[in-house]
Amino acid sequence: MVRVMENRKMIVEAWQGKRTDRVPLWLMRQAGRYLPEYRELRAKAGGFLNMVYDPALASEITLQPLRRFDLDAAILFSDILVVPHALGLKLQFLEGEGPKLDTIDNAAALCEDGFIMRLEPVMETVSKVWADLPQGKALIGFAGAPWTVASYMVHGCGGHDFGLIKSLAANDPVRFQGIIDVLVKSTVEYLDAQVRAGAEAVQVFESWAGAISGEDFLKWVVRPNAAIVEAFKKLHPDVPVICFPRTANRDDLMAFDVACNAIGVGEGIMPDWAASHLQGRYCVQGNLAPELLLKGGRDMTASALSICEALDEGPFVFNLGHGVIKETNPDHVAALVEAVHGFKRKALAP
Ligand code: 1CP
Repeated sequence: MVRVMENRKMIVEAWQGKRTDRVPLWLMRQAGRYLPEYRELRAKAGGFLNMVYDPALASEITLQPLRRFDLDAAILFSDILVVPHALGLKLQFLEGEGPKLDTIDNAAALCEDGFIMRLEPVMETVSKVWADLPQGKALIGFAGAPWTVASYMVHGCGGHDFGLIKSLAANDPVRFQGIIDVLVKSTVEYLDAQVRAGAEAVQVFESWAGAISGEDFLKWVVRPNAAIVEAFKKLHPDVPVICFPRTANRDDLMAFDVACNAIGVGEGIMPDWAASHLQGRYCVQGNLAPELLLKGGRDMTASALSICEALDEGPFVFNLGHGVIKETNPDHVAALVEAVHGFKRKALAP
């Protein structure tokens, strides 16, 4: 298929470092359980993975939030755990319990042969969404970052305390590095395939960056993220990469020296601090607390507008500090989109 590039999508320009005329936005977990139309499809599909690997269902779910709200981008409906799944680990999502994954403690247990072929349905979803994307909207592809994905591979489930992964990293760093290396390589291959199928930007989710700090943060968060971005940029120099190293530790964030275009920040970071310390280097993406979206009303809009004020002077994409909480009322999302799009950016002296 020949892709007719519609350049100048506002959100893409913002990730690339432009201060756009208005503030573009999307929301982490904008597709999912808070939407009744998602719950309806999930009940019919009989399981989360059945939806993820069904391009017709997954593309429909990706587009559901854009049918309701004037968001500036769609994010592929999938999960970070499809990578270990395609590396041969058994994966299940049990109703109400979250993910369950085979556990490993070394890279020999992973099967790299045929990795990308097993993810072909995901690429088919990306192409389908790309074909149906409303005018002016962008499509975000994504993957988990190695430390975060490895935490599920070592512990086998969510909601863990990082005890096992920290002791593996500390007691057998060579073995642990072997797992990280396979994840770096597979993640680059996976993101490359998503871009070739139609993704116009990619986000690398390091949701559990905050579990480690200092030297460990450098070794297991900064280096693998930097390696992924460096290899990806050789393949796609013009496709924006958003990194999301979710931590409230400012020193660690300052040490996050990665050649990505944009950086997502969690709600633990003050927006003015992000403006003065990060926005010179990156487009900043964030960072309304999901709890405020759950609450809605004037507290939500006032906080959203104060984030817009704080980050107004540089490249900025509005988002949450983490994903939409499943009990959120969709009307609150509509009100948030309206508030952010209504924000008037101030004229800066030339
Ligand atoms: O319907 C259901 O019960 C499944 C709930 C669900 C959904 C909707 C899961 C299980 N994953 C997803 C989709 C998903 N996951 C997306 C889709 C696009 C969108 O944002 O709309 C994305 C980007 C993810 C990424 C993801 N999965 C992350 C990184 C982002 C984050 O939230 O920190 C993580 C950590 C996961 C693991 C995961 N998948 C699902 C759950 C419940 C979890 C968390 C488990 C835990 O508590 O550790």
